[in-house]
Amino acid sequence: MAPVLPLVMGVLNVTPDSFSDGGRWLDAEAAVGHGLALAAEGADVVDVGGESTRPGAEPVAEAEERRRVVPVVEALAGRVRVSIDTRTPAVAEAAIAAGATIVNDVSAALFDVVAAAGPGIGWVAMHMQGQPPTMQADPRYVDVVADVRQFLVTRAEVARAAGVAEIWIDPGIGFGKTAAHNLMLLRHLGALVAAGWPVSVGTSRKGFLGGLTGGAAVDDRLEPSIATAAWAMLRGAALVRVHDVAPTIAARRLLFEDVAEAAAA
Ligand code: HH2
Repeated sequence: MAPVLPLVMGVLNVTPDSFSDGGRWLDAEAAVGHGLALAAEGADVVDVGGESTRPGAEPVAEAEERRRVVPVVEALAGRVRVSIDTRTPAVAEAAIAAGATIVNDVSAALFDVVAAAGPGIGWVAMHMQGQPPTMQADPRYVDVVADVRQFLVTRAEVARAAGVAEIWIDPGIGFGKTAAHNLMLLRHLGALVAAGWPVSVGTSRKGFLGGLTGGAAVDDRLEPSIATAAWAMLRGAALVRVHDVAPTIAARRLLFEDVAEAAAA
């Protein structure tokens, strides 16, 4: 029987200020081209975002966020599954109308928008402590794994009761978390998976990976990004959100097809 593979979600930031690819895909035509390239590399989902939520980022006006993402979603939908990375209800609605079928929600608050959109629209509920402008100032938890798990399970249950059928829970690596918190969440990812909801994980190019690799710059974090995506997939993540789709797909093939088949032979 073919293995059920974790999904690979490719990041497409249509923003001037995202921490990794800010400014590169601000032009709609360039953004669509990059989205299609991610799909050609094997992305199962392309995640279109019009607002950076990196530490220190300021919110974007709703009309501007919509202007950035809607044409891109429209052009990609039908060619690849599209998610909209937003915490703004009107942007989620506009993106769904343009063809997005997943709302990737770093606020974990938009389940009612998703439920109202009807069947066929999925929801990623991500944990964030605080808000981007100040979330990295002094994050604290009693027990980061238990706190994040409790929050996400409660949100997923509320969303399911509201009628959302397809739900992922995401620990929000780097969102109001120290490097130690991030590592603890990765180490105990199994505890989140054991909660019974599909788990999504995004470590790609994030700051704590720079810290772990002697200060590697953001464009120089490929290896730790792939290593942590592989870790997450092997620990049971159902979805990984990455900038570097082709090497993540290669890692997935190695882990879930080549090695698994060799082991079964
Ligand atoms: N991380 C970022 C944005 N959206 N969504 C989920 N579900 N999980 C994540 O870990 C996650 C996310 C931050 O990364 P990026 O989009 O590359 O940067 P920016 O927020 O600066 O646009």
